[in-house]
Amino acid sequence: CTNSEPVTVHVAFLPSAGMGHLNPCLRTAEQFLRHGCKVTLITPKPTVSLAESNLINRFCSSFPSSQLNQVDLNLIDVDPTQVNTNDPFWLHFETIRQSLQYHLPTILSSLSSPPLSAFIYDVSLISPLVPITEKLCFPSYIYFIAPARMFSFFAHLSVLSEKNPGVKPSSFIGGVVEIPGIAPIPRSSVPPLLLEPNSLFESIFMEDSPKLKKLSGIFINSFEELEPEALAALNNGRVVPGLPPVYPIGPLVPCEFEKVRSSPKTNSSTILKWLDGQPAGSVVYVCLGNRTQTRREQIKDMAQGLISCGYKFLWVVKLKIVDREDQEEELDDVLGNEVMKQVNEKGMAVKTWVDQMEILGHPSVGGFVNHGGWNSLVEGVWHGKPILSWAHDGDQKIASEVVKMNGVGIWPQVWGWGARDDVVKGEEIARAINEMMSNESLRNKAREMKEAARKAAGVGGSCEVIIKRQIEEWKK
Ligand code: BUP
Repeated sequence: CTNSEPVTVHVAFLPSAGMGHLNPCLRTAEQFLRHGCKVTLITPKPTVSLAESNLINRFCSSFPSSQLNQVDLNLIDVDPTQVNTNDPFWLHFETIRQSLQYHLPTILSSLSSPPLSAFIYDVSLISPLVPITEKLCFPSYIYFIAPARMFSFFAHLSVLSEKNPGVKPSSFIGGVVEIPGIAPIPRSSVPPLLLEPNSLFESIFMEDSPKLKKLSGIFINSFEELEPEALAALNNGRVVPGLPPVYPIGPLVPCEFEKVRSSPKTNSSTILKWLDGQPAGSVVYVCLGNRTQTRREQIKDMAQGLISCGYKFLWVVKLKIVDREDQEEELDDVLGNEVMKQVNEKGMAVKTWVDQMEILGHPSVGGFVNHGGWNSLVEGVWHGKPILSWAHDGDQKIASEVVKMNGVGIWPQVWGWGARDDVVKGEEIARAINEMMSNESLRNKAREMKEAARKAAGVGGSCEVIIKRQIEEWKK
């Protein structure tokens, strides 16, 4: 459909907590808006982080109300002591899951002009939503926030657990997970919380994996050249026979609505001005994502590694998991004045939200140190920057494997889990940064993958083809 035709396709989106979940949701929604669909964004309120509420506001003010409709989803009170997690984002996942049955059926039934064509929601909401969407009888899809390799693992869990009834993943997952058509996944790469009996993560994964067959499809931020093996194995039924189609609509590219104009302490233009003054390819950009705090015991070595690596750096530091709480303390308080002075001499450290896409696209940035967050890795690939993937938790080792297998980045496996294992010494960090910045083959591979990414997201590329085909399907 084009803008001149009457809008007939109406798609509702429901994200879950955290920028890693919100960003791909809004970027996917933007694809459908761009192709003339009407979108309803259902937003669980309040959000955990300021970054999320800011992004929702920017998104909603970027489209006319004739195209974009926003509805709040009120949340019930969930007793935190009844939920097995200390993580505010995980608590919010569970709060959203538990709230859905009260408010969502009414919201979805009220979306009638035009009638809803499809509902696309976050991967963490499958079990509570399947009975609701089945009753309302419209196609429902999830958007998956991690690589296709991780999705293969998530989907195949149902097969493994069927073979081991009543057994916990910590027991039925052996030294390696063998999935047909996929390079084996070592136990050491499995998200640690899945191996923790009765964790919230374990229960959501185990409950949701068998229900994937009830969906109409899965949208995923990946593309053929990046994950040929996993996408083929998923779509030819090898991972799980009878799985609905997996649509690789990646790379989900930067959108206009995401642009950060300024923030109270450091603004985008200060950073860009600083980057403008550096030679091409000379700066290391370091950002460990929006919900990964750098541990107190790690932060000094991190600073030492950057100071001694021999490159200029732009370091986005997070001292707390939730950004709303990250304002009480300054980096100087943690590092001390002497180290802080050296940080400021050799680079730039900021504690505010940055426009990551803009930074990664800057010519002076020559490499990207990241925590293995999938959105960030795809953004690094989009801009053709060599990556040093330092997996901290969750699916981040599996994501780091994808980067390593493609030759676009390095992943120092011996570092273990950044959020859980021993501190990585400053010298090791400096050595790995040097490897990333000086490795010609990484740079070439990153350049090639950037071209493939641009092709996939360009006019007539795989992303557009899939979105247009889907819209035609829903029009029938
Ligand atoms: Br911090 C930060 N600016 O300052 P991931 C992050 N981002 O644009 P997650 C900014 O947040 P997990 C900042 O571009 C990416 O799209 C970044 O998502 C953006 O990691 C997103 O990379 C972060 O998937 O961790 O959500 O922090 O792996 O746990 O999902």
